[in-house]
Amino acid sequence: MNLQRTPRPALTATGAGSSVLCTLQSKEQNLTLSLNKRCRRRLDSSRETASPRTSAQHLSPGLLHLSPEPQHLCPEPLHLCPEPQHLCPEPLPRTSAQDLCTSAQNLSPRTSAPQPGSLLCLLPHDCTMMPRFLAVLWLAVAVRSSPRSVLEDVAVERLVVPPNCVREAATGDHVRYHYNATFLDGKTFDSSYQRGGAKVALLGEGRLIAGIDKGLQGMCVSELRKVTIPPHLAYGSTGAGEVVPPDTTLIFELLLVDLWNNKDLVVTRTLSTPKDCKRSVTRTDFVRYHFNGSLLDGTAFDSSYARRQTQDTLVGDGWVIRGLEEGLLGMCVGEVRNIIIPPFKGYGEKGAGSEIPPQATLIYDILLVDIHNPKDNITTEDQVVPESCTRKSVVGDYVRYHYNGTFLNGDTFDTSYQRNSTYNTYIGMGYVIAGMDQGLLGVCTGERRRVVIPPHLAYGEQGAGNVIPPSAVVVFDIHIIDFHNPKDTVEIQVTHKPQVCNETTEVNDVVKYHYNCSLMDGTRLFSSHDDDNMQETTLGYDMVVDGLDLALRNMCTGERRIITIPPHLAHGEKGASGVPSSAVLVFEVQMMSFEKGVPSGYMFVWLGEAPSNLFQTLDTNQDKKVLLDEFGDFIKLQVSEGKGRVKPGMDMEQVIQDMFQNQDRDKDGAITEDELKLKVEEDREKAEHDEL
Ligand SMILES: [Ca+2]
Ligand SMILES: [Ca+2]
Repeated sequence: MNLQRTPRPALTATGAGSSVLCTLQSKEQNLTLSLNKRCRRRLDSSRETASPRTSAQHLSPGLLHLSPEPQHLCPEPLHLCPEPQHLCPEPLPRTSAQDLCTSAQNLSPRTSAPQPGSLLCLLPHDCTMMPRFLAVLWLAVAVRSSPRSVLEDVAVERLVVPPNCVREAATGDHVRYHYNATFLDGKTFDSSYQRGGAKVALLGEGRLIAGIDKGLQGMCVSELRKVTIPPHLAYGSTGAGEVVPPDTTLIFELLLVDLWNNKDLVVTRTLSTPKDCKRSVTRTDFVRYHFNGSLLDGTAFDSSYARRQTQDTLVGDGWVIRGLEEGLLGMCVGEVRNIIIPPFKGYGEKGAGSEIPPQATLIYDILLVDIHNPKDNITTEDQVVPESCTRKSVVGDYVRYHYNGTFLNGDTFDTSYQRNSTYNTYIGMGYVIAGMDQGLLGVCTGERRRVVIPPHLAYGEQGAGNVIPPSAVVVFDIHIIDFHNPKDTVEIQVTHKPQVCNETTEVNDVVKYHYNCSLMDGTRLFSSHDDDNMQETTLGYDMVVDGLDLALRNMCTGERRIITIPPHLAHGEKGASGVPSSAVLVFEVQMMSFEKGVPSGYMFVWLGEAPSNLFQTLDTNQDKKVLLDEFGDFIKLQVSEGKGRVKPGMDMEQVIQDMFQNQDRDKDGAITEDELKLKVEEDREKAEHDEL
């Protein structure tokens, strides 16, 4: 049989350290292979068992068997050799076997991948100088000659297949799997469960025994397989130390728990998106989020929900694993995202704690709760400014406003509406959080605005009690009810001035007016129109709030005014029945009529000069006594002739009687000249005192 079609140079592999030379001779030339002692031993053993055969057959199967097949010979202590001393007493130096195969392949024009069912690391035919049919023939012989039928390939039985298999293990993938290894008699000789951790391996790269590598191909995460491996795809005729005897068929029960590839990216999938997304996560943002974390096989490893506290982190600064930072980028508040992170962007070879094993793919379901940047200032949104806004708030103003306090996700944490009273504060003076101090500046009465405040201008990293979590962005939807400044006076706007106005109101006058009283936001409080009773008051008598008393002066009959009164000139911080604390009041007033008054303490005043001899004028019958009738007639005459005025708003007879009683000191029913003098002097003194 001519094994060599064309003459070729000798192939010599050198530099294999402790290897010895196995020399194979063909008709035409020598092929020198460099194999180690183990190679030699296996060659010998195959020679002993494989007879009777032709010399070529004799040599070839041995060569095939010994083909530098790294999986076969377990060149690297991977799958079954985490403790290589145990199973591979003499590990084959990788170079000798692989270099040989590689060199051989380099020489060969055939570089196609091994066919299914064939021996995995086929030596190219040029290397073995054996046609393919010969190999098949030998296999047939080997099978026939075996006392028990030996599988040509691994036999795979899929015991449990998950319903959803999105990905199957393939060459180049990394896998993490559990295994239980038994002999045909069921005796376990190795188990990842006993070793206390799943095994990590790279598929199709010759680092596993061939049968395991084949058995793992096409597996889904959570799939359970029973893989029966014939000896030539396991430890061959050599076996593995004292553990696996030569020519042993092995059964591996494999459970795939993780699967990834070095080319994998962080995969994100948005499960739910908020209606509007004003902002999304960028690097240097600080975010708060809830998450459920699980491994690829569904095992949960952590949850912020269980802790009832968001996870808070700065993005892009290495606070969290790289994959999570990548996955968070671009998220909106309220968005729910599924993020799959390969181990090299997760916790890598070390894993984390007892929950995350080494080389674990991580799955996060994330709900973004909050986002801000440490460089953020407050932002103002959704402003609604009243058409008429003559004044905007400044530092030192006192503002009353309603608010709805929410987080970015819309959850309300506080509201003034529920308390049914405004929040009142001076602004720009540090009485409220910095962001609100700022957000309340420049507002108009009646304005609505939304103020978004980052935590460093709100409640900071500490939060506030059980209400505001640490590092929370807070959102206030505010409605300005009113504001004023303690220096404010009454503001009067004349809306109607009669053409004829001979006389105006002043202190001591009794005025009659109609009014509507309301708050700045238009809430009607009181009105004289309600029962159609004009309001009557004496100006300067502290009968109405100070601001109104001031604003009702200098009015003509028929005049109309809009009067704005700051609280310190109205009902102050205490408010009044129906009037909120510190409320600015607005009065719409119409002056209906008024009577001129007399100074406080007087019942009657002369409008011109008093008569030079008052007593004689009063004592009309000249009997040196002034009786009540004489006195009354006199006063009425003075009033009717416009020479004097009695205190308005009282019954005339009553006023006269009071005046008479005041003058009749001895209460004998008559005023004498002395009694009158005394009274006039007293009045003069009083007038002088008042002027002072
Ligand atoms: Ca008289
Ligand atoms: Ca008297």
